[in-house]
Amino acid sequence: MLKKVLIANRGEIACRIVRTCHKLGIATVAVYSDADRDALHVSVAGEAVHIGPSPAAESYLRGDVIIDAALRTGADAIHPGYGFLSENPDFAEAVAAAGLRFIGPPPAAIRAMGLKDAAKALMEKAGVPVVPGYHGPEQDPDFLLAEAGRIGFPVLVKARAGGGGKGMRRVENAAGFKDALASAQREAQAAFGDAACLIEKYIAHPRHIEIQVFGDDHGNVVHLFERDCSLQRRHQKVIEEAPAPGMPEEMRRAMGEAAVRAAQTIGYSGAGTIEFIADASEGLKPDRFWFMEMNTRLQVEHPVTEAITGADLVEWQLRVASGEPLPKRQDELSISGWAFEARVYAEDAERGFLPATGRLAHLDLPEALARIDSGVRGGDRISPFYDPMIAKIVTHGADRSTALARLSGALAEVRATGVTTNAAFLRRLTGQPDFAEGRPDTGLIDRHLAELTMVHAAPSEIVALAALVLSGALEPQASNDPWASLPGFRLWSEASDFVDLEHRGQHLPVSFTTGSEGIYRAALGDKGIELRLSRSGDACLLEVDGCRRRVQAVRGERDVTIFRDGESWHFGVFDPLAGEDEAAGGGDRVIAPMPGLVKLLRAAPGAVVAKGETLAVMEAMKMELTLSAPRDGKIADVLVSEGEQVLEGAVLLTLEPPPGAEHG
Ligand code: MV4
Repeated sequence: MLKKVLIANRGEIACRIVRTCHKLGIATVAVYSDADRDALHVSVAGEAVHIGPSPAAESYLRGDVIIDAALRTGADAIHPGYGFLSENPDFAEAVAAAGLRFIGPPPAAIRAMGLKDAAKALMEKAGVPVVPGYHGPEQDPDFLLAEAGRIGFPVLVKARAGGGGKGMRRVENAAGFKDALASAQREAQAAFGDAACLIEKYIAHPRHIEIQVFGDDHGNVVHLFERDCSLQRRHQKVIEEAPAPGMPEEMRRAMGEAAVRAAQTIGYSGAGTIEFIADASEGLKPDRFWFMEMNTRLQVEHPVTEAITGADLVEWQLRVASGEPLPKRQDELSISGWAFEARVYAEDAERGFLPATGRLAHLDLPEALARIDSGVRGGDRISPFYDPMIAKIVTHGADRSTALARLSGALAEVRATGVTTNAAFLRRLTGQPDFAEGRPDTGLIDRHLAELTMVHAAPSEIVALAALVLSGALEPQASNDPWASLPGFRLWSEASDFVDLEHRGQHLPVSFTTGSEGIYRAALGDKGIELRLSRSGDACLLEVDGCRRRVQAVRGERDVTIFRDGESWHFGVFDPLAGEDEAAGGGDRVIAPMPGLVKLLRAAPGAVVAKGETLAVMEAMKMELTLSAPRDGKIADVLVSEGEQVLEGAVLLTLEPPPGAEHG
C-alpha cells in the first residue's frame, strides 16, 4: 500500500481525499497557494507545502513545483483530485518520470479521450453507441450540408474542441445550415483556436446519464451504475442523483456494458466516467443512449455512487494505484436505495448566479442530516481565484422520495452568512413538481428560473424579530447568545425601543414593546404585529396568531440573518451617514419613525443635548417609543407640541452643532 500521498488540489476534494488516506493509514501532504494559507485542506493534512501565488496558473497548475513538493516530503504518489492537473497527460507522465505514482489512469487513456471527435470515432469502432452524425475531419460546407441531410434534420453543429455548449448550434433545415455552421466555426475558432465542427442528430429531450467505471492494472473493469446529472444550468450540474429515475433494468445493463467496453478499449485503470446522452422523449429506452465523452478522473458527484454502492471510491483509487486488484467483481456490486447530491455555492441566484465572494462570517452545515463534503468553515474567505463551492450535501434513503425529502430538509438547515449562497434556490428546486416526481431534464431549471430565484419578501414577523435581535432586547447582560435572555432569563428594564433596519436597500424603522412571557408588540410603519418568542434548542419558536414556526437568527456585529423554512433574510442597522435619508435621525433632524401621538417633549430651543439623551416620547400602536438625540448638539427648532398627532416622517425637532463644535 502507498505510504504517503500528496494531494495536488484544494477545497472539499482535497479534504475528502485526506479523510480516506488517514482511514487507510496513509500519510498526507497538502499543497497551498497564498490565498489558501489558512485553508481547511491545509489543516487536515499531515504536512503542507506552499506552492505559489493565489492564481491557479501560478500554484495548483504548476506541475513542476508540485512534483518537487512530493519529492521533498517523501510522498510516493500524487492524487490530482478533479480539475486542475487531473486530466493533463503530460503531468501524469512527469509524475511517473519522477518515480512517483499518478493516482489516475495511464496517460495514453487520458489522451485517447481528450479529443472529442477522435474519442467518438474510437468508441464507434469499439461498438459503443454514438449519436448518429459526422465526426470526421472534412470541413467543406457543402460536404457537411450533405452529411446533415443524410443524418436528417434537425441537427446539432458542435465544435470539435468544444465543451460547455460553446460553438453549439441547432439547425432546423437545410436552408439555415450554412449560416449556422459559419457562426459555430467562428465561435469555436475564437473560444478554442480550432474552428472544426462535427454534425450530430439533434436529441430534443436529452438526459445526461453517466456511468461510473473502474479499472485496475490486472485487466479488470467494472461499472458502478449510473448517475443522472440532467439538472443543469448553463452546463453546470446543480443536483445529481443515483440511480437514474425511470431507468429500465435492461437499459442499465446495456449502458453498464457499453461503459465497460469503452474503458477496456483504452486500457483504462482507476476511476472514470462515461457520459451518455439519452433521448427521453418517450421515456428511457435501451436503444436510445449514446456516448458523449469520457472524464478520466474522479468526479465531483462521486459521492452519490458511494452512497448507493457502499464503495469508497477514493479507497478504490488508492488500492488500484498500489497495484491491488479491484475490491469487488461486477457480480458483487449492486444498487442500494437512492442518493442525491446538491452543490451549495457562494453565488447569487437573484443576480444571474454571479459568484459571490467575501468572508463567510458564519457557516453551520447539517452534518447530522446528510453527508457533507466541504472545504471551508465559518470565518474563511471565498476568494475570486477558485471555484466558489461551499459544500456538497449528499443524502441517501431507501427510495427516491425518502432521499429527496432528506435533501430538502438538509438544505433548509444550511446556515451561511456573509456571502450569498444558492441554498434557497436548491431547496426550492427539490420541491419543483417535475423534479420531485422523477422527471429531471436539462431544460427544467431554465423553464422555472423565475420562481426558483424570485425574492421572497420578508414577512413582518421576520422584520420584527430582526429588530428585536439587533436592538439587543433578546440578549442578557454579557452574552452573545441571542436566545439566552428569553423570558425567564431576564427581568425587563426597558419597556420599549426602536430600531432602524436596513433590508435590501430599504429603510425599515421598527418599534416594539416587550410584554411578559415573551410577548412583543411591534410596529412596522402603520402595521402592528404581536408575536411570542420561545426557545427551542439552538433555534427559536416564533408565534404569530397562535401559529408557531421554527426560526434561527445568526447575528453579526451590526447585522442579522434570519432563517426559516429554507429561506433567509438579511438585515443591517440603517446607517444614516451612508445615505441621504435622515429618517433614522442621525442627521440634523429627529423624525417620527411611524404615525403616532407625541406624548412628551423634553427639548426646548437652545437646549444643549448629548447623543442618546431622550428628546421625545411618542405613542403609536398602543406602545411607547423613545426618540433620543442622534448626536451631540443644540436644539434649533421644536416643530411639534405635546399631544399632537403626527405622520410618519414628520420632523419633530431640528439640531444644530453644539456650541464650540467645528463643522467640516
Ligand atoms: C447534444 C444535445 C442534443 N443533441 N447533442 C451540451 C454540452 C455537451 N456536453 C453536450 N450537450 C448536448 N449535446 C445532441 N446530439 C444536447 C446537449 C445539451 C445538454 C446535454 C447534457 C446536459 C445538459 C445539456 C444542456 C443543453 C444541451
